Amino acid sequence: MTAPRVVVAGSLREAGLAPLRERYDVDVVGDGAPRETVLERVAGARAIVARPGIPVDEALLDAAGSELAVVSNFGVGYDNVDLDAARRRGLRVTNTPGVLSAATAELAVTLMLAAGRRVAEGDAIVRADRWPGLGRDEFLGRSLVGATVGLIGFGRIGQTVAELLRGFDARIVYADVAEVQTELEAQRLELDELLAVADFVSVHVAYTEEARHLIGARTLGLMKPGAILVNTSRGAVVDTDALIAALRDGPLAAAGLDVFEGEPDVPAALRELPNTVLLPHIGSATAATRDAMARLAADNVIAVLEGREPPTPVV
Ligand code: 8YV
Repeated sequence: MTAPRVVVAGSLREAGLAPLRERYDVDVVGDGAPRETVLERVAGARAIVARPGIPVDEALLDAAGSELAVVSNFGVGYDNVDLDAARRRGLRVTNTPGVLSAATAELAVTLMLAAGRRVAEGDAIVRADRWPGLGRDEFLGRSLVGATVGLIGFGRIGQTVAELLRGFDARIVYADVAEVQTELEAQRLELDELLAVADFVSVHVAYTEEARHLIGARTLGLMKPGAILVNTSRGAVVDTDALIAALRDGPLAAAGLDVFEGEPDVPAALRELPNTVLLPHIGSATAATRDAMARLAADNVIAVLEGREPPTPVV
């Protein structure tokens, strides 16, 4: 009997590849492969390991064919996967929640600090040898210590941000569809109320059609003058044009962004603004976190192919 075919549509770290290779015929397509190559290579797969940047749509599921049992997404977000198409075919879809909460929350706090204290701007001036020297009240920033931090989305990652901020004596307010039972001191507010009181606003919602441009001209207009926006979830939660206007003309003082609409392309208008800290989608990018994600992605494949319930199912 030939081993089941498992196709890794991008790449996967050894922590995930090793357990898959022990059991299956594993084909790693590699990062950045053209869509046609991915479509060709998924043919006959029992399992596909995908990443948030790889659209898992009708065409890809059709190309895989009737042997396919599971799409294991390497990431907590799964907005790249057409869940209805998967349901229609009776497929399982899994993700990698939990293991990346600390790393992603830590990056959100990093962006709050970096945007608040103008770290990228200061670094650029020193590097360019354009530092005029001490004695001026330049580079005055905003402190996270004692600030009001508004978390939009108070799931695993949002709650971890609140935990990390304990030492900062910050007041935590959050907006979510329901009250969250937690030991953390955090007050639930309506989104509009949150935006009106928060010095820092950090986005931690899963991306859905309803979340598209949740932060746009109207909601940005409700924010406090001098507020700072941080986004480590998905770029399209924020309307980029409206954000650029709010960074140029107020009310925002700065923004820290790890994700972008249409990434990896980032509009020049955003790149040219000095009051932004821009990162290449590295929320989960620590070796230990990526190993844990890879292992969990593999465990999900193995469970489904062995006829067991996967550890972290979406569908
Ligand atoms: C990516 C992410 O999975 O978890 C998510 O939803 O977007 C990230 O962790 C990671 O960048 C690998 O592509």
